[in-house]
Amino acid sequence: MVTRRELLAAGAVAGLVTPRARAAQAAAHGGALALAERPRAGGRPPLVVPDGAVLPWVLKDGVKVMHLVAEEVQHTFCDGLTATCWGYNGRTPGPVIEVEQGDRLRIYVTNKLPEPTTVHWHGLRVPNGMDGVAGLTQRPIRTGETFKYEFTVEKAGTFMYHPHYDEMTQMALGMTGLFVVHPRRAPAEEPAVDRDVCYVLNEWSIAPGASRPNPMAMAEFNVLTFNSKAFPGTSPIVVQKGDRVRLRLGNLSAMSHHAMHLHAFPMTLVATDGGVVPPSARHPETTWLVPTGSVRVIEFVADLEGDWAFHCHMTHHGMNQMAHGIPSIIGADVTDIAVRLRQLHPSTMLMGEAGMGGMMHMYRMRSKMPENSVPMLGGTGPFDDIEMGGMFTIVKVRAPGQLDDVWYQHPPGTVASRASDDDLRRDGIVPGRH
Ligand SMILES: [Cu+2]
Repeated sequence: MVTRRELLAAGAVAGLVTPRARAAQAAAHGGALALAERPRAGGRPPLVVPDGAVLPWVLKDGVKVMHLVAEEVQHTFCDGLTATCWGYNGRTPGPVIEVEQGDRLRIYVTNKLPEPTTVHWHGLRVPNGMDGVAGLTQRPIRTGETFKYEFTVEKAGTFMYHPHYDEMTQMALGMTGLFVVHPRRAPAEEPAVDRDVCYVLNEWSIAPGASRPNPMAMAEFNVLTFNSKAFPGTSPIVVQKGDRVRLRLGNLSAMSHHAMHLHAFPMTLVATDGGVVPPSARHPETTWLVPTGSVRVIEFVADLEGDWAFHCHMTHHGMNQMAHGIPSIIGADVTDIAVRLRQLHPSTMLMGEAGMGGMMHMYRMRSKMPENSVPMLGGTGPFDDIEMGGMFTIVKVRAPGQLDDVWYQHPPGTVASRASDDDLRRDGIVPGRH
């Protein structure tokens, strides 16, 4: 039987992607590609919420009426890891609330959790009694009750929503969401964007084999997510070459800030949940820190084709369920101890003496791993395994008409490859002596 890996390798060598390989690659990405629509004539582009949704509303006498249901959800972080989480309207993060500046809103919140909750509108300016802080500005919404929040949205910007009752537990279990308020009139000095992408960043502690995240964790977070998905479960962003792309990044992690790094394209911070960054204060960076409890709105121009990584640069946030408690044996000669251990326990594997690379393969055999766990799991790329997990996704920049290419087709001579002896001699490096 041909493995998926062999199939992909064959496709890469032949320079073509069979429909089957395409399906396998899409599966490796956790499902459908998040292909953004381009702006409609005269309008702004629709929000792109990879692996997420936008909250619907109905207009009642000039008021936008919405309904959030706080409830338990079965959530799949990536193939192989599903947990019982808490969220809104059947998902974590909750659907993005998308409204216009000046809108009057009435948001019903039904509590189907086993404990009380509230909703706080993070960054929004609302009447004090609508601020959602249990005990301080309202009484908690008890199990089975529906509360209503009603306010007029004054400011445009990117904000968030989350509970303000048992905050530690409820956000750690997935109760987060973005709140996007479009300006009534786009500021003339701002360039229009072609793609508008929304992410909630979060971190979770899920022991291998456990069925629920552990909300008590303070340090050992082992599942790091974009919109509650861990790579390879994150859907990539697909954009057209030349697009100006806006990323709205809201961080509701319990303890961590995330250093969000994009390959190839300098990114400019244009706004936070506090307001717009004045143009005179803007500068390019390759990595922007998104502190917990804050939003960073970042823009870049995707002017170079390829499959570009976008990830948290804290290296422990770009992996899945690593066992952090083990001692390092990198560089140690463990031959003798491995032989002796195998006499005691035949299936003993001592891993990592030459680094952690390649461990995915061993873990993939899963012979000793608990069900429902993804230790060290990464993705499958066109060349080999992608040895990252967690807060990692791919920005696919494509020429017009090639937006459905699953993997970038590199022009000949533009992929790093093994140097020949002739290459080395030509450039003064003696083969075998370097
Ligand atoms: Cu991080």
